[in-house]
Amino acid sequence: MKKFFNTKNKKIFSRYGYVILRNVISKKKSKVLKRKVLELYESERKNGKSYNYKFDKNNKTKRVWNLVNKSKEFREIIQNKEVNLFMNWIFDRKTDHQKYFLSSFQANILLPGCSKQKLHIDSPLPEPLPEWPIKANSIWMLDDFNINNGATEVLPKSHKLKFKPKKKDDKNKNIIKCIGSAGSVIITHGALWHRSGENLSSEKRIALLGCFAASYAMEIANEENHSKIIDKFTLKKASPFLKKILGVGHGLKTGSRIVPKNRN
Ligand SMILES: O=C(O)CCC(=O)C(=O)O
Ligand SMILES: [Fe+2]
Repeated sequence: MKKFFNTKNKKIFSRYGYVILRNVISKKKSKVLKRKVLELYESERKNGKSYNYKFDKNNKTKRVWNLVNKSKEFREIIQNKEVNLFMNWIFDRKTDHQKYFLSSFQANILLPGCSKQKLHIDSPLPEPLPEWPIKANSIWMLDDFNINNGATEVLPKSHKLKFKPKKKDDKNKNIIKCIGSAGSVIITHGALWHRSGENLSSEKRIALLGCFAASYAMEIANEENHSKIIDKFTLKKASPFLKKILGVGHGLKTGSRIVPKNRN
């Protein structure tokens, strides 16, 4: 397997606030995942349960949440070794605990005609932003991202700015598109200014957003509350590593659940 977690990519990430890992999974695999996303989207839509991203006034941004619970293919790729090596490095600190948790794992579906997102950061924190990353994302291209179909747009080096973009920054001339082929993954620093682009094509643009957070920032690491939304079926199937990044058993000490007979 190709090694993406290397000095060159770490340097790019530190300097620019993001790095594109080219062809982490095969085209074939990304097709399988895309088919799965579309199946889930259609069935949630038919049942009137489709998630509409409320900030898009045109209602053309759709999400499918809690992918961990919805298919083994998603459980498999969120444990991708290279991506997780990156996360372990991004959230590195001296601790015996798991350094990061999965915060949410969703599909982002941009329908044709979808307008661009507001420029934003992914770390819901007060300003000034801290020196260290509290959140980081993996954006998995399940379609080729091209200049036309809503490729993620970023402002390189903005992760160092310590504040969030304002309305006027939407027009910043240095914003660039992350172009790449299906199967590539963009790793973004949680303080990087970015947005999904405008989809001017006639096809959907599909990405998976695997969002991670420092384990000490529990609210942020709980964008999806895994202790509530992962069911017994998935827990039975989950590997020890998947349980670790979901925070299963976190905070449970020997004896925590023991209740004395004479409790009052
Ligand atoms: O799908 C994308 O290109 C990025 C989406 C994003 O940044 C977000 O939803 O926070
Ligand atoms: Fe974002």
